Amino acid sequence: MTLPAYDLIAAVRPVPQLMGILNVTPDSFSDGGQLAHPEQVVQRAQQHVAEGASWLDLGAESTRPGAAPISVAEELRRLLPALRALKAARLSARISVDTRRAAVAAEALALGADAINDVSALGDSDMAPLVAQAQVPIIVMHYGGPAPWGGAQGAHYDDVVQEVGAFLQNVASRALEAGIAPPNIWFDPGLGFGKTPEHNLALLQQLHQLVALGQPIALGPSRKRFLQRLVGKPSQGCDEATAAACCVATLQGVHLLRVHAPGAVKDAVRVAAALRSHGQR
Ligand code: HH2
Repeated sequence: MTLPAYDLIAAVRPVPQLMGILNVTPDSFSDGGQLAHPEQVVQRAQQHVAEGASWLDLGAESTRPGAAPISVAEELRRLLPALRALKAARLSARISVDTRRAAVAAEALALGADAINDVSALGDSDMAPLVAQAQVPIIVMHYGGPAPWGGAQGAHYDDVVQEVGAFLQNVASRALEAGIAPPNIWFDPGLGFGKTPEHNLALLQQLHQLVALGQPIALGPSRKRFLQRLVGKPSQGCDEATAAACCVATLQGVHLLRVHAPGAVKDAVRVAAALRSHGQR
């Protein structure tokens, strides 16, 4: 059956939101050192918005395997000028701050951050009450072990999808107990964190099982090493591979895609969203 044009437009509607990455770090794996000044952050943010991002994710600490942890003071020193500049630029996108520390999140929320992206999934016991009080969304991510950014070394799961789901549900219970509203708890399986390439592919292929848990799902496949290995290219050459991963996730109902180059995935994601809606008619 051919869809009339207006139907096709309606079918395209449940498109996942795109979150443009802004790393104010010297050492991030793909874009480290590119945004040393607040003006550069705003420029990249404007580009993200022009390319279709409705969220921006500002992070000041790299989580790549082997990255050196930084102090709260250093994280704030990098983060706050960039956040102030973004707020002053009054862009249409909402701003999430990528931090695992409640002390940093508190300062960011006071400056008007709209959400927290916590790759440690409430590892800081002050995070949940803070976010509950601020009544903002929090992304809680599965990071795969006690040594947070240790890559895939020693990663073992009997059933990675089931175990990641159970972990996230457990975190959600703690978030609910602290008073975070259910729609504000966003799950992320943490592609590339404590997982082998096979684990990442299993999570991507079976994402619908996490969607079925009922919380909004965020995903960060962008330029990750399992994609680099698959296509044999360095991170900067992996936007097409990222778009493919985003489509697979969109077909299964992902809600938010965290990417380095929204423009490189936007159209592909719209097509996948239209196909998904079409299948549900
Ligand atoms: N991945 C990275 C950082 N933050 N947050 C969520 N929710 N999901 C992810 O998959 C995720 C994340 C790593 O990517 P990047 O920010 O580009 O690199 P780095 O940590 O080196 O700054």
